Amino acid sequence: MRIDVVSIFPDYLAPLELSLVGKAAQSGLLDLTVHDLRSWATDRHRTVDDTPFGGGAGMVMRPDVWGAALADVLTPDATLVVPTPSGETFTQRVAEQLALEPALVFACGRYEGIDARVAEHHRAAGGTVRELSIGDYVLNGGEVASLVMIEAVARLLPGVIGNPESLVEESHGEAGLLEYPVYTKPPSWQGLDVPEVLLSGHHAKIARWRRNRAIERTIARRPDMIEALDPSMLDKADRAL
Ligand code: 6GU
Repeated sequence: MRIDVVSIFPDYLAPLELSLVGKAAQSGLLDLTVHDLRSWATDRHRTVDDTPFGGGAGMVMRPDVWGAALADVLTPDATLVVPTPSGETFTQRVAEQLALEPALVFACGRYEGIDARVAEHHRAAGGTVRELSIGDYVLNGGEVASLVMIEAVARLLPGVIGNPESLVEESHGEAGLLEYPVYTKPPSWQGLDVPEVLLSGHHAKIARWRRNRAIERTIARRPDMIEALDPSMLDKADRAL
């Protein structure tokens, strides 16, 4: 997969060189490039923003500068991702969809956002545009949101995670439940013991115990996920909880 990120703060994207995403880029599984939006500005001050038509606080990013940048960076096969607090919610399902794409271009806005004609223009030209929010709070720009989305997508690419089994029983995975609590050595720490069943070697009992804890956790922390569960996903023992 190719990923391009366009930002006025390219240094903000430096963490992409680290950890799992950095390794994926180094190994060639991911072709990752960060661009400085200001290199497409044309005036002496390399201006990228201006005051909003209709009035109001803040500044809006100019469509001509973004248009020039995207004309150079966006290929016909690429999906344009615009991080914005007014976007659709970025979820694990969206990450799974984006992971199937050949190329993603992240357009990081700052200030009050990017002139709405930029997304409109690329849709009208037949391109795919996804305006996405990572949650119900406001960040100063799309850079951190892009980091979040790129990490969530990159770890789904074949070969990026060493053991693909670790993708199976995750929170927000297929089961529609949060993940069960996990434990490792030592078996006793600070007077707290690892649940006996996990040391028993009894695989069916362990699976039942984990599922019960996942359900209890989801009820306590994410009642909205319980409401959204397909009832056919629950067995009789689940319903007893
Ligand atoms: Cl994608 N951008 C900004 N600026 N704020 C956000 C966000 C995105 N998602 C949640 N808050």
